[in-house]
Order: sequence, then C-alpha cells, then structure tokens
Amino acid sequence: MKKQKVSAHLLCNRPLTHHSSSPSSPGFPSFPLHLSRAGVISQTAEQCELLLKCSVNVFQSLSDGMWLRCGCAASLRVLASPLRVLGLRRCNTAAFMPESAGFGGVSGRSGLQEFSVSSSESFWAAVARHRLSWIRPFTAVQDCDLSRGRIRWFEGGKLNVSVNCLDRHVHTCPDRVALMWERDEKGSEVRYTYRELLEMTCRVGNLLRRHGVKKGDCVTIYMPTCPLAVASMLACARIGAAHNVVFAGFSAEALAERIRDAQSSTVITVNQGIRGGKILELKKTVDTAVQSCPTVQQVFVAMRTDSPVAMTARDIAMEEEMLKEDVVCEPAAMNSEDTLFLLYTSGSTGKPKGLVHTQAGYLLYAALTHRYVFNYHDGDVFGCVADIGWITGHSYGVYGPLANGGTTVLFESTPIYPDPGRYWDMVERLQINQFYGAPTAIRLLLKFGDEWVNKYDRSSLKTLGSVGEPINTEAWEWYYRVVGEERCPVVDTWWQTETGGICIAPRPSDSDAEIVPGMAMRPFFGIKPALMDTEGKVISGNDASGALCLAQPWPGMARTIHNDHQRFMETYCQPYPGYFFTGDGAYRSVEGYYQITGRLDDVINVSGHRIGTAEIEDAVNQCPAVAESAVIGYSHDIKGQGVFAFVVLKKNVDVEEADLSRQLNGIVSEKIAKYACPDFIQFVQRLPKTRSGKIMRRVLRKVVELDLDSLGDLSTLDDPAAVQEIIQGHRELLSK
Ligand code: 6R9
Repeated sequence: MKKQKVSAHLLCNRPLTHHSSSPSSPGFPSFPLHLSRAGVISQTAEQCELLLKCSVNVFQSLSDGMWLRCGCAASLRVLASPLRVLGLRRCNTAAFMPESAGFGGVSGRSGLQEFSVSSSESFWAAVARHRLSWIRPFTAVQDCDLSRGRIRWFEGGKLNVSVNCLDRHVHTCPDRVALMWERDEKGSEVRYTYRELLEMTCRVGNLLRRHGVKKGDCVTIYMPTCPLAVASMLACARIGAAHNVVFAGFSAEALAERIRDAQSSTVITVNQGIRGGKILELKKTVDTAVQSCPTVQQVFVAMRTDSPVAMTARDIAMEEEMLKEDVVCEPAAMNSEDTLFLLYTSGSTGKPKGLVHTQAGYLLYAALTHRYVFNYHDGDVFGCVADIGWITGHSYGVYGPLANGGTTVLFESTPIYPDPGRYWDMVERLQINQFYGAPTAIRLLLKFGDEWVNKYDRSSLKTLGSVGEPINTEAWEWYYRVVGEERCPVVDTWWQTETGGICIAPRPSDSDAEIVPGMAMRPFFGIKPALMDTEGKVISGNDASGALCLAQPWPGMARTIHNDHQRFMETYCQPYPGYFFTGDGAYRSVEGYYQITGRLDDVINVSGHRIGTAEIEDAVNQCPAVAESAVIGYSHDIKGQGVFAFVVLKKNVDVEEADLSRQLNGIVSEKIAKYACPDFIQFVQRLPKTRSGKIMRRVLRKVVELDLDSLGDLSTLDDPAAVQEIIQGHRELLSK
C-alpha cells in the first residue's frame, strides 16, 4: 500500500464554473443546451418568483467552494392537554395549492384531503404534471394492487431526478443557496449555490461514468452528511445508477452486509469523518468491509480532514479526479419506476431489508410533503438535522427541499457539541425557518435547561418538526414553549423508510385546526389510514386502538425489498390483504386524530434508530461464551427505548461478568453499531420459554418494566421457576 495525500485545497484554488455568463442574462451561466432542447426545463411562475428573491452569495460561495473542506418515551398514550395551537390563516384553496383549481370546487384543507383520497388518480396526476419536469409525460397515473404487492406510478413517463432537483433551479435562480453545510466545527458553515451543486454533481456523474458505472448499477455511499455526499447521491440519479447510502456510524460488518446485498461494485467514502470533535476512521472501515465484498472494484476516497490515508490499487482520489471532469453531464432519461435508491432498515427478523424507492413517485411525494407539512415557502431555510444515512436525511435533507428549489441545511455534528446550545446557535446563524429534529435530542436538551436555548435568537423559526419516535408531552411542550416561544406549530410527523415521506402529521390543516401535543393526528393528501383489530377486521369507530395500515397506495411508498419481493409481501402486504401494514400500533381519538403507540413487532427504536432485537441477539450469540440470549427494548427517558439483554452462558464458562459485558458490547458495536449496544446485560441461568421453545419476551419486558403484577398467564411456561430466578437477578442488577 502506498501512502497518498490527496489535496482537497486543489479545488478551492480555481473557479468552479466553466460556464461563461450569458449576454442575455447577466451573471447567469449559459445553460447546457441539450437540456433546454430536450424540453426538460419548464419554468413555473413560482420559479420565476425565485429569480427575484434569490439570495446572492457568490463571493462567499466561491471562496468556500471546495467540495470537502478540511482544516479550518415512550409509546404512551399522551393525554390531550389543554394546550392548543391555532392553525394558520384560512387560505384560498387555489392559492394554497394551484392544482386544486382543477379539482371541481374543492375547498379547504379537509376538502383537499377528501378529494386526494377519493379521487386519488386525478389528484396525483395534476400534482405530478405541475411539480415535476418530465422528459416524456406519463401515460398511466397508477397501476397498483396492494394484495399482489404491485405498485407502479406514472408509468410511460421519463424524467431525471437530478434535473428536477438542480437544473431547473439553476435555470431560474443559479445563485440561490441550495446547501448550507453546518460542519462539525461550529461557525465554519459553507454555502453551495444551485449552480455549484449542479457542477459538483456533474463532475461526480462524469467521474462515475468514466469509471464504468452504468445505468442500473448500485453505488454504496459511506460518508458523513456533507455536500459531496449529496452530490454523489444526485450524480447517481443523473446517470441512472441507484444509490445505497449506509449510515457512517455502521460497523465494517454491517457495511459489508449492505454492500454485498446491494451487489455494489463502487463505494464512495471519505478519508475520515468528524463528529462531535471525534475522528471516525471511515476509510479504514471501508477497507475492512470490502475484504469480504468480492463485488467491489473501486473505492472513491474524498478528503474530509487533512490526514492522509493508505490508498490501495482499488482506491481513487475523488477530488483530484473530479477536477479532470467536465461540469456538464448528460442526464439519463429514467423511467418513473426505475430504482432511485436502496435504503437498508431493520426488520423484526432476519437481515436488514433493502427497501427500494423509485424515481418519480418518491420525488413527488418528498417534495409535496416538504412543501405542505412544514409550510415551506420560497426563500426559507430548511433545517433538517437528520443524517443522510436515514430516510429522513434522504427525503427532507436532500430530495424534498431540492425538488422545491429550497435551501437545505446539512448538519454534520451532534446536538451537544461543543455545548447544548448547538442547534439554536445554528438556527440564529443560518436563520433557519423550519427546524426538523428527533424527540431523543429534544429530551436530552430539555435536561440541560432553558438557558441554552434562550441565549440565541430564534425569531426566524416558523415551524418545528419531530420525527422518528413518539414525542412525549413533556418534550413536546418544551419544544413548543421554550424553543418555539409558543409561536411555531409543532408538527409530529409519523412515517417510515417504507413510506418514503410523511404520512400523518398535524399540518397542513385548516386555518383554525388544533394541534394536540404528542399526536401525529391527520393523514396527508392521498393517505387513508385504517386500524385493524386482532381478527384482521377494520375498526370503524373512533376512540379505538389497532394495527395501523394504509388502505390505498401512494406515490412515495417503497416498491419492494431488494432481491426479496416475497419478504416484502409477507411483511407489508399479506398480514392484512389489500392493505399496507406498517408494523406500528395506533390509537384513533374521539375526534378522529391518530396517535402512534409504538411497534407491534420485535423492532426497537433507540434514539429514533430502528434495530431488530434479533439482529442484536445474533451479534451477542457470536460470543463463544454465550449459549443464547434474548434482547428487549425498555423505555428510556432520553433515548426513547434502551436495549436490555438477557444472556445465558455456556456451561463451565468462567469469566468475570463485567469483562464479559465489555466483550459483548464490543461485539455488538463491531457487528452492528454503537447505538445498538445493550444498556444492561443480565446473566441468567435460563430464559423463560414456552413448551414449544419460544422465548416469552412479554415476561422479560414486564420484569424490566418492574411490572410484576401483570406477568400474565405463566401456565404455558416450560419451567416457571426460571421467572423467579430472573426477577431475583434483576433486583440484584439494579442494586449494584
Ligand atoms: C421516518 C423514520 C420508522 C418507525 C415507525 C415508528 C417510528 C417514526 C414517528 C414514529 C411515533 C412518530 N416513528 N416517526 N413513532 N411517532 N412521529 O423514522 O423512519 O427509521 O424507518 O422508522 O419509527 O415506529 O414505524 P424509520
């Protein structure tokens, strides 16, 4: 291996644009002609408006214009509190949603919602025509049959997602800021205009093409949240490759499993990541991962820090090679139903599932929800603090805001680095208008006290969003009262990797619509929720709880699980034939509002990150001293859920429990990720099992929740004495 230092500085020493200014539009780049000729670009009235409003930040952007800059609660039923937030002004329906002018007298938000569900095809056809730029118009709005797991939208149509996210905005407003990169190092944010982001994307697109990446290939991206990661995603979309972003906190083994499953031959990474001031050796992790990935032929390595890394024959210095590329890259004409990306997520059993999202439907749904749930308007700065490795980062960090020509913040740090004022300092500095974060962070910050919030000016904020897990009333009220100064609606948004975008949220709503703390409340346009009873029948009344299903398809939904449509069918389509089963439970209030009560399967949610108990058990069981284990989630006041592992050791194992606990934590972080490590490990002689050998997790949960009065029916237990031993052991563990 030779050591090679790649200079990221190369990139900032030369202007990024190769376009000359067009004489007819001073200051604008000449536009790649083939795009205009192909009729890809359409200019809406709203985009024209952008021209007037766009913030010019050319000097800042050019001087900072390097691609990667270096050196410098639980599922409880929340009672409706008397706190009510009044809705926004009553709006003229056509002004609110221009397409509605064609919906035959529909008025008001609830009228629109009803129309979107009862006349779903007309609704989605109008929105798709108006909001996406098509290379060729679609010929069929949808062709879906949930009972057969067949989901197709906008067939016959051709488009390019990167053109929709970039070129059309460059055409109208090249110097508008697309990305505000809030780097880990506080106060060193970097802005990228639409023109710069398009150029960066084109260079990456050309680079990938030159190295043999073709339409239909899948590129794995293992990078921190940064502009080059976004450009890499968009570059894949531009040349018709699918991307597979793997959260940069995942271990080498978890990464390798995802690379193999996605059959990627190309990986994009950085030399090192930096998060909360700590260096993450991402390139080294990739080196380890690719050893067990025979498909990988090339690894592009960008420089996030100054430290050189060992390069192998397989590695390519990304920025150096990008400089050789042209800034114009012909976009591929993609079919609506071609794959846009895979994103792996945990299920209750087996290995992680690679959910497949396709082009037009996903983009449209991300854009529409971004616009309406958050009331996003031209010129607003949208601050989603999710990592790009999760679906929230995909839909509301990248695709939704960019499809809408918005300015989106990429947050690379943590809520408490360098101190618990980080988010609000950023809100003031970047003038963020919509802030979208996770309850776990809100709960954490709440404990540090109001002064960290009050230190900063938050008057730019208009909407606050929450995602990933149920938000408890205390956190909701603090978010509303302290962070939002009782001015900003708090939208608790329920959705999943599988749904592509937000499905249930308090907004958009009619003018005087209330918002109930801790409730996602109202279905979005085109979404029809249904609750199912234990016999699989639809519950029709209100004030009822059941399994949450979605009764009709919507454009943003996942189409399949990569290479395993059977599993897609079994998980989502077969439990309630004709419906999409979400895996969550929900309560429908007397008023008809939805409240998510938590997962119905063995998936736990640690700080908003999904993890299957079976995955953790698999890792724990790989320790040679372990005979078997059972992992459960328990409610944790910061993380939402914590991980509790019951472990049975093999006979004659003689090790200190503390040493073994450390060893097990090491294995879990090596096999999965740090966040999946057990908070508690209890060593037991045996697990409570039924006579047929099934572990009775219900009993373990009750023990951990100290709810010993409702252990329930123990008569099916093989050996009831096991439970008493576990209760005793648990008491001892707590008293340590
Ligand atoms: C977007 C995202 C999905 C699971 C989902 C549910 C939980 C997400 C929630 C929520 C209650 C909310 N969840 N949002 N529970 N209220 N507002 O988080 O996707 O990582 O796939 O997780 O997260 O259990 O099923 P994903």
